[in-house]
Amino acid sequence: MAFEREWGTLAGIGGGGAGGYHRFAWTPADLALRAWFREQAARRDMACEQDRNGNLWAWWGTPGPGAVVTGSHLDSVPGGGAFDGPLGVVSAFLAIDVLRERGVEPARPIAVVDFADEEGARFGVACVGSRLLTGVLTPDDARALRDGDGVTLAEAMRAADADPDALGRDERALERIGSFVEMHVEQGRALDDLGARVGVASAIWPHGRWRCTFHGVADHAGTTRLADRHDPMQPFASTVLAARGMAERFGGLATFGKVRVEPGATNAIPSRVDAWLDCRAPDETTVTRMVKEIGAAARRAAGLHDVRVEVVTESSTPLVEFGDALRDRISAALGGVPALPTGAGHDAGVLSASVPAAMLFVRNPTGVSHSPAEHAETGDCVTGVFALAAVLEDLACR
Ligand code: HGY
Ligand code: MN
Ligand code: MN
Repeated sequence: MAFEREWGTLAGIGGGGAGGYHRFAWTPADLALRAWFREQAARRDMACEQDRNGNLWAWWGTPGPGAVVTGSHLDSVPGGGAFDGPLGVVSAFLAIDVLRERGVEPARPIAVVDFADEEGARFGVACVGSRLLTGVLTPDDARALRDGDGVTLAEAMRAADADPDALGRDERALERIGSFVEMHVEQGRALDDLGARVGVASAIWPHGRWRCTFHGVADHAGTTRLADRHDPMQPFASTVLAARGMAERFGGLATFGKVRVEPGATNAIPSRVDAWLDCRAPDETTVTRMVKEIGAAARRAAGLHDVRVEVVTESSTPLVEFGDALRDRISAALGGVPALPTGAGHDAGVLSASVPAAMLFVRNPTGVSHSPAEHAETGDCVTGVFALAAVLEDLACR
């Protein structure tokens, strides 16, 4: 198995090392990853196409209905690990190699997909490619998304020679998908605790992103009396602590991982703080209650400092329960593997509302993800490739 060699061909693109990967949608790193994908497809004589929403597809067999689709994404969070996304794409190509070496002749087409902008690191909304494909995100909303420099998604696509006017639900692409199986590094330690190399996903927690904007008044840090300040950093800080408290109280998760301060001077009281809340829980009611309580805490804290606050939903993803039929079939093809829920979002979750979808997880001994410490042992990755090959063979040949 040439896992390490194939894996190595991606390593130098878009960062790596202690600083992690910075592979954001429609940037030069993303374009290099897309070129890598096309090269992998060409090496295997697989026809490659970019769909209306910027997702890349490589085909073994004639594209058409009933296809068994596998793959994941190649983009990363800022400072991301190597495995989240790329493991599913590399494993997909290698699983096809395994089947071909065995002389397997699929009765249905098999496709490898690289979904565009899964992490939403640049434009704020995750799973843009699969949300557009399935119609969960409207083309107008997508085109208007802006990055931190004010560049719209439409402008970024045009600069990368992609056509934003073509965005939208893609019946033709959806109709071809018979089933979708995404392989992914586990983003926790459950498989390690169970002593299992591979598992299947049972569910994805509902989750979403909310932008909290605190509007204050800029002033001099050295001359403005405390009583005269309208400092938006104060209610923001209280809201961070309140979010942690709500997560503990409701048994969910609440994180402020991104904050932008204007004007951003050490010696000036800020005029504005934008902060992004990521909130997740086992059920949708709990997510809604947590966000409501965190918003109320933000407003209370803002009132104490005569600061104005707005809370805007940027994305919201419902609970995903992967269908039993496909999950049980996959588990049976692998001789029975553990089924795990996850708090992480995935394109497979978005697709599951439209087509049969499932996920395979590969053990991550660090349990860490969205960090350079994310890891999977080569032996487990190889096991994952053979597992994926067995699943593809089962789905495409029987
Ligand atoms: O944010 C998520 O859950 C995913 O990793 N995109
Ligand atoms: Mn991720
Ligand atoms: Mn991922």
